[in-house]
Amino acid sequence: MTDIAVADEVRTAVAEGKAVVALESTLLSHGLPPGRNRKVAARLEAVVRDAGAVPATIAVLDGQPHVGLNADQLDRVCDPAAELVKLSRRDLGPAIAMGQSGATTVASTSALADVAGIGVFGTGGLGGVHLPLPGRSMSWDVSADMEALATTPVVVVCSGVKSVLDIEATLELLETRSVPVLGYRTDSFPSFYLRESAFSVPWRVDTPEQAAAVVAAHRALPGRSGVLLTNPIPAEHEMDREIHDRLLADGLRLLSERGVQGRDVTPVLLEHFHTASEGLSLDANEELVVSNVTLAAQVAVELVKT
Ligand code: PSU
Ligand code: MN
Repeated sequence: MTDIAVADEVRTAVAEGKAVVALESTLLSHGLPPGRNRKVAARLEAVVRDAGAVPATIAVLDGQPHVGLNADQLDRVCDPAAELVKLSRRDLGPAIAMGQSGATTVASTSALADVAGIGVFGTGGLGGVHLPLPGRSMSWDVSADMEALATTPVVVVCSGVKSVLDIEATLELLETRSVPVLGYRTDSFPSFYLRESAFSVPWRVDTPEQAAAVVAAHRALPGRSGVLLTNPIPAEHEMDREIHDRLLADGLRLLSERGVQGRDVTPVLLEHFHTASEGLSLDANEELVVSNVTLAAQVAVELVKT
């Protein structure tokens, strides 16, 4: 088994059965601009601690997977000069073998969290099934986040998937792969910058205790699938739907004009939203991640009691 550097505080908390929350690094290095990303990184770790859990931000540095980063390591993840690559789950082996540094997505963060004994993970948006490019009948761009949820017993707390994805197909795939999808105080599957989508969630929970009870019951059943807990962006930070739809239409045009594909789609689209909305989407993004990570910590605290 690959040698994973687990921070002392995280290792102790896991060994003692305390609440720990995994955090990903791709949303920092590829989802937020330099400067702002470091502030968000600190804020996420702080809200986890305030809720009574231990934060464990995950990344690969010089070929070494790290679970739990110190301040210098967080600086590095957030520094564009460090040129961290976006590592999906399949990229972990190559990055480790070649001594590279990279940021982990939901898929690769879940895998490393699981190996370190961490079962709760808070993030912004989940990757899912993409809509076909113009002129195509279907897309093969299905995020490895789907496969990770299907095969890793981690609870992922997020604000759904971005509205650029095919939400209906994403929900169908999650059903096929036996991943319970819960709405936190909502009946609608959230769509990242917006609180609702046209699709409903199969199950609703209204408290962290209820969410933890569902997770505990799911884990007691056969199989190794995770649980998706969706949490809508706080109402006061939701984007205006018209502005959102315009930014999205422009963004999709941009992607197709520039021929952006694969792992670059999400970062390029987020960058477009952040620039074209003059920072409005940045505030929304930060607040939704903070809200999800807070909820993840509350669920982790409840889970250790079950
Ligand atoms: N959604 C965001 N910001 C992000 C991501 C998703 O709002 O930074 C990142 C996450 O790390 C997620 C990944 O796991 O993008 C999905 O990428 P892909 O669709 O290429 O698998
Ligand atoms: Mn993809």
